[in-house]
Amino acid sequence: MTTPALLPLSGRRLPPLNLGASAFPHHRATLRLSEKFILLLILSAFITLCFGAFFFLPDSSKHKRFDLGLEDVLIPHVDTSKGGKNLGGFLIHGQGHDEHRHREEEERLRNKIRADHEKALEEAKEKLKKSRDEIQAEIQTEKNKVVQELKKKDSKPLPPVPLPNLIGIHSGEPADPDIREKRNKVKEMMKHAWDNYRQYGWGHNELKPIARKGHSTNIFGNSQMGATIVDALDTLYIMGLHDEFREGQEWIDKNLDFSVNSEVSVFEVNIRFIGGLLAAYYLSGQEVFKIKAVQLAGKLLPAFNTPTGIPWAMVNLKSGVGRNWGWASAGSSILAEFGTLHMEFVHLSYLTGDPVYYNKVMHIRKLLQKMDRPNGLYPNYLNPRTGRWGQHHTSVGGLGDSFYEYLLKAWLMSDKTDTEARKMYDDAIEAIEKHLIRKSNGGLTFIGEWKNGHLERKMGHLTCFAGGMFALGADGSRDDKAGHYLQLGAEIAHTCHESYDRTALKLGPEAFKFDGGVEAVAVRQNEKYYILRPEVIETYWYMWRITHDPKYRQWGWEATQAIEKYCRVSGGFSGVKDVYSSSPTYDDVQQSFFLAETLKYLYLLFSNDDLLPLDNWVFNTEAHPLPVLHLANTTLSGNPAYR
Ligand code: DMJ
Repeated sequence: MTTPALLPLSGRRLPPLNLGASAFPHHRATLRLSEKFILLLILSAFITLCFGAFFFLPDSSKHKRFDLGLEDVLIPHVDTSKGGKNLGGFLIHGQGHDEHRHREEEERLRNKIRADHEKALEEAKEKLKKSRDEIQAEIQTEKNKVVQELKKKDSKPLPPVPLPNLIGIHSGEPADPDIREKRNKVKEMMKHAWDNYRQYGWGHNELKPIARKGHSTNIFGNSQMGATIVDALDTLYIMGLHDEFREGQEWIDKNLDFSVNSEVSVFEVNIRFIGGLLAAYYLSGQEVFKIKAVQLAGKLLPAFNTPTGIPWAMVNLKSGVGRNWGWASAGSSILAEFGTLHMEFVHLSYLTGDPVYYNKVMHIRKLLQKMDRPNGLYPNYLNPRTGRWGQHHTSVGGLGDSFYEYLLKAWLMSDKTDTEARKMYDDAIEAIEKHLIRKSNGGLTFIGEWKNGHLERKMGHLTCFAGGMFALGADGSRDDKAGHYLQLGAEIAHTCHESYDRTALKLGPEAFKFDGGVEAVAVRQNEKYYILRPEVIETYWYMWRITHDPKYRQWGWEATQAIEKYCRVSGGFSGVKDVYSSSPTYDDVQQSFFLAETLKYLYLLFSNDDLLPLDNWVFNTEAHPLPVLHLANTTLSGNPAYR
């Protein structure tokens, strides 16, 4: 008998196992047995391998399911009797069953899709039988339902918070009949502006008082957001024009909607709408204003989604997409825009208990603190992608102004506890005084503009607010320089008054120069207009409150008369194109800030100090009063959510 050959898995024939029987004659039978045993072992290993492959190779049926887009259709029951194993809720089948079940499942789905299509087709046929009007009515009903649902969601009541001390919202009646008469005159002007807007521009952002129709600019986007209504509310309230206030409230309640596909200025919407709504809320206690302010603020938040957290200048209220003004240096955001959010955002956090608003503005502050400032000055442009300054232009007028104002007011509004803001203000003002403030040959103090290392000896109407700011910040200034800053405020007020006094209409131009023999006078034709701006009157009012020097009331009255004489038309009030021409042409715009600021500051100028006292109220840059948060040692709020 020949020794059986071993057939290995590879199929190659191996030589017979020849251990030399003669060497172990008594083991011959034993060796045959071991060969069989090895053969058995190899066979059983082979069978185990086949089983392993069967269970562990990927289940192709799964891929098939995925390709069909049915990966989320799980077989609903577990039938282990048919070879299925229940592993943590998922069913694993024997392959044959699996394919069968999936075929069934696909068939079931196909039938369902067919049935759905047929149903949709039937419905479409039914629809087509209806008239166009019926279809439109149905669509409208559906839309209304969605809007109502959204409204319900948005109008959730906010958690109650202790209201700050609201002092002096109904007083201010002067005893002096002459002053009372002046105050009444200002109130009558407000009524004229409001009534005409009510009649010809209601719901539009602003009024064209000559064309007698609505007006808007790109800062408000393309929607009718009733900017004049929101901006005017608190002025109406403090003047005691309660019917008008109620009309405004009703419009806001029913019509002010922020779910619009409209690209707005974050800054303007903040100072006019959020500031206006918050002030109206604090004065009247009407919840609707608070709710609207919070809804709107939510729509502005996507503007902060930039690589640095410095917000875009504009945001689309619906899509949340933001971008910057095309004219701004190297795609930059503007200092006066992203730096004028603090007051409103702190109040939003206070009222909602949600720190998100506070965190956004504090992030901006921290970022600015870390940056180098050329000559200690803040440039007007900052790129929100790179976090780098754009052109090295610095201004206390347009593009820079209210950034400085809000540093001071953050400190005041925190009951003077936000010392970080006060320090930033003091540092900034010192650098401004050193590099931007000069005296003209004729002895007029002016604030110029810093452009790449050079001082442009030109001052804007907007810059005139700084007189009031210096006076307001005098108390609490570094090195006890209160007297110095009060004096500086008085000098700026004087210069700005001169810019009014040197015109034919006794109204100030947009910008005026101190160069080549010219003093406080506009040179370029496109700087000669007056658009009902408030800044000069704002400074008169602060100077009056702080010094009680009667000349400020006198100057304020001159301006009131000039506005009445040259800007009043039968359809409201209009800006004028050339203050040096005694026969003015109108720009035909009644700006919303005329009602929010110019007329409010005039009214306050002829009121007693107990109306909105400065110890209790801080005015935002659009003259909307917000209460001081008297909360020791916190820059934020007394809202329990923060404690
Ligand atoms: C107002 O909207 C605000 O005062 C803003 O800060 C700057 N300019 C206008 C009015 O001139």
